[in-house]
Amino acid sequence: MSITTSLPQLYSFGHELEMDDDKVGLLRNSADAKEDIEELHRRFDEDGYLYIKGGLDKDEVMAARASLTDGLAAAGVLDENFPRIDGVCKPGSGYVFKPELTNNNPAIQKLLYSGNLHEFYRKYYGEEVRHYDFTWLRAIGPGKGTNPHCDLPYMGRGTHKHMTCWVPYGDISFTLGGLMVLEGSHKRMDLLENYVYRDVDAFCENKPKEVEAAKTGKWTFSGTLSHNPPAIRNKFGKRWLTTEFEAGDFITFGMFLVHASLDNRSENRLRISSDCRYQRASEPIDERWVGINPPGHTTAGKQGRIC
Ligand SMILES: O=C(O)CCC(=O)C(=O)O
Repeated sequence: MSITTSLPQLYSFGHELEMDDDKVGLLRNSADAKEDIEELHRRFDEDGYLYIKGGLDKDEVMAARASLTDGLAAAGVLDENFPRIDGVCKPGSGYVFKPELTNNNPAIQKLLYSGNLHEFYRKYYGEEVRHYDFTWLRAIGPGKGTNPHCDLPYMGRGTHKHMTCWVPYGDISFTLGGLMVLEGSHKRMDLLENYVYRDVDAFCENKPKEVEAAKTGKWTFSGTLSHNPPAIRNKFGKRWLTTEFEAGDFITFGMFLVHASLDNRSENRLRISSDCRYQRASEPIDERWVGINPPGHTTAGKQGRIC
């Protein structure tokens, strides 16, 4: 039996994914090679990602989830008729982006920036590592997930060899909708090079329209590669790869890999995940994501250039 006949119909950004074997598949689990750094490098070069099933301590992940669902309850996002830990949201809560829930949050800081994960990157890079101070926290209610993009346009002012680490806080079924990556896309510079080196916060000082957009926040380039996951897959020609994630899993990938997420087709549950970034300590870092209150994509992060 083919892999995909056993998968349910998957959806992303409001589109049905094409479910043929050559259009969708499962992520390769690299937990077997976790201690074999040479093999991890080989797989990362080949696949553009490493999916480490059970790479984190499940109890720590669930403790972190509890801290997040408490924070989401305090922010009024949860339906308090249910236990907070279940992450049942109020109707229409949509795509909640709350990075502030990760600041001064010992459970999150410990999970993401010490212990197993820090050690994983230290061994992988073979030298001291550092991470961005900013942590992206997403709690996605029923509806659309994230559209296809690469990460570099959002964080390309330092090294380009840093890695994203995506962590699910709890099990994420196909219905709840986890991350998906576009197979082999990191090698398709022929299709990416006019997109991937653009900076979402850069504008041309010598173009009045762009200066105006910078002032008013009406940004022209959002960093999105496509709003149509099946169409972009068709262009790149390979498969969307995903899985049903469990608490304790993580997936790490580079700046050039096209990724997106499945839609949340549950009735009322939040899909909760974070994404953070690690890099070699010796390499330059993108200052938008450093400090107690990083500028990020605010006006302070905008950069005028002559172009
Ligand atoms: O969690 C998601 O839906 C998207 C995550 C993402 O784009 C990232 O980790 O870079």
